[in-house]
Amino acid sequence: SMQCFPSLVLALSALLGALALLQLSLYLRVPSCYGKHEERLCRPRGRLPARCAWFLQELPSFLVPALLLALRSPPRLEPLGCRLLCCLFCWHYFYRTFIYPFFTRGRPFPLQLLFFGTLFCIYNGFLQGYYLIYCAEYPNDWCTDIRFTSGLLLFLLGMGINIHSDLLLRQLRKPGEVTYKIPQGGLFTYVSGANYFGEIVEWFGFAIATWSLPAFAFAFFTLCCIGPRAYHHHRYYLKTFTDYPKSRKALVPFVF
Ligand code: NDX
Repeated sequence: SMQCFPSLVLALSALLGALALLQLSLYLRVPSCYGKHEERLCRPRGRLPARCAWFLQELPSFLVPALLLALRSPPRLEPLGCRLLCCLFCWHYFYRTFIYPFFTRGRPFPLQLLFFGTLFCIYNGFLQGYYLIYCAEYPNDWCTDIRFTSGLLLFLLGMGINIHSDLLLRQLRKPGEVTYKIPQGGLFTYVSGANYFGEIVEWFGFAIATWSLPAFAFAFFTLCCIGPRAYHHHRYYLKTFTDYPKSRKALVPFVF
């Protein structure tokens, strides 16, 4: 049966950090090639409807940790913190896999990115789940530790912002439409990448609540993945709409 190999966790987390840096160097100048940046930059050879693509891509991030949690024998009952934190991770990916794709009005997604995205979700789902279920040790009162409570609060706040902002973006289009408009309302009043801001806050909250290397590596990866994308969205809006609100920032309200 499986057990904890700390050096495996260390190696996988280090690789995740390295992928984050690779991503930063690749996508700081040129945006990753899907959604609004697709047409100007590249013409992907194959695409899949957004619904199927997001469902397939994100499914492993839900399934892998959920299966690790369910199938561990003997079941891990102590400490409570491990299961709780693993459930938080699965909860986000339940939303991203089973709810988000069914409402999206996004354009078809490039097959090549779908392939790498799926690999990434398997990798990260395994790393986070494996660490929490086989390796993590928390004192029994972790649920009242300031790191757990403040991290959980940030996680919930970020998730709320992310889900709300995804909803505002969706409402910009009627079903079947593929045009881009100026996002309005919620945190979009202050930033162009409100959904990304929420997601980044969420995963840093998760990292603080778990206080673990894999979770900090993933939060850093998220920052390097969608941080630059928020900046490219911002530039796209400024170029496309002459009446784009001048005070709006790219990612962080009032700052950047
Ligand atoms: N999926 C995370 N890397 C990614 C897919 C891409 O969940 O090769 C990481 C994720 C993957 C990436 C994933 C991993 C790394 C990859 C990358 C591609 C390259 C990269 C594989 C897995 C890579 C290396 C080198 C390391 C191998 O038509 P449309 O689609 O534009 O419509 C959009 C619509 N919309 C508008 N509608 C009307 N008017 C407007 N002005 C509009 N603006 C947007 O809203 C969409 O339907 C929808 C959202 O669009 P957008 O562009 O704001 O968000 P999007 O990027 O599609 O993300 C959707 C959600 C969002 O909440 C975000 O926070 C979350 O997913 N997300 C996304 C990416 C990664 C991630 C979270 C994370 O890292 N945690």
